[in-house]
Amino acid sequence: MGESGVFWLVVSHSLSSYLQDQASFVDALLDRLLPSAETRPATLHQAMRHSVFAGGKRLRPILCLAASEACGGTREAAGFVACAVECLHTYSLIHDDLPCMDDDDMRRGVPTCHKVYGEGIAVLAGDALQALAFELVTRTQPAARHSTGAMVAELARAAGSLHLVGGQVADLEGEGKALPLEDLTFIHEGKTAALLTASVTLGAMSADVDEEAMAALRRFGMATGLAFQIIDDILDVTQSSEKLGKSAGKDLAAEKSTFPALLGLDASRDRARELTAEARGALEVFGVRGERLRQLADHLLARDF
Ligand code: GRG
Repeated sequence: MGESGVFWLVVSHSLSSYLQDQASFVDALLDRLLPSAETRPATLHQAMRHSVFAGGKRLRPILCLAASEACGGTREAAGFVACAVECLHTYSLIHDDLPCMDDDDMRRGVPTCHKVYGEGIAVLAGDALQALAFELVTRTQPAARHSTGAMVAELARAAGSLHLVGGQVADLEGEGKALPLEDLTFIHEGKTAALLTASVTLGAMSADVDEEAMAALRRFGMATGLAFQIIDDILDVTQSSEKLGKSAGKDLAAEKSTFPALLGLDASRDRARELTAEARGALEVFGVRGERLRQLADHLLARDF
């Protein structure tokens, strides 16, 4: 399909129906890929399914599919990596909610995994989802430029001690302290932006992305991810628990440093806008093919406006 054909396809398929359609595709695939609730040990599989199907927004898999699209790929080829990032994300939420971490009772509008299944099963459900995420990457068809090993390494880097887990440690150790902006940025780049970035790069790798576009997607992912977390911090103080589907005001209660606490609400919003502009700028290399990713960056920013 030519450039203008792609553009018309994007604008004629409204963002809300695109989000719904991609989320349904991901949900159906996840349902197929997760062991059934009756599979032994049933409690473990029920716990995994409880958290995965509790109603997340599926932003990471949707970004993954949109990045694959921007590189000329199909959602069928990107489906397993899209499900992999959602499984990894859900594991991180289950563990983040544990009493030894953020100690939360509600997530995605339902009781947290450990509240329903107990702490032991919740830890293990998170572990199993993390393992499943890597298995799904290995089941993705490698592309000419990207081996299975390279795709596994991409997810492992985002999930490990330098990013997701490292960011969580810095977050835990920062409780009760007034952190400088640099430390807060380190936490959010690790906890949030790295997996968001891996979501777009893995989708693109499944579509055989070249080096230039891959570098552009890394810039896009980090800027969008940080903007997303700033908005998340803002929503934590401006929205109700009911609207968020998780306990609001948690950051303040845990004496966590946040962007609104450090910069104020207006400057935090300005920073999120700047980062979104930066993310859009990174997409130049894609021309009209990057239109869906541009829309998604704007959509994430608009959650608060
Ligand atoms: C290894 C014990 C152990 C714990 C690791 C890494 C980790 C636990 C936790 C960090 C994960 C975390 C909670 C990051 C914050 C990212 C964030 C903004 C999550 C909410 O994302 P949404 O809004 O959620 O996309 P939904 O529910 O829609 O998917």
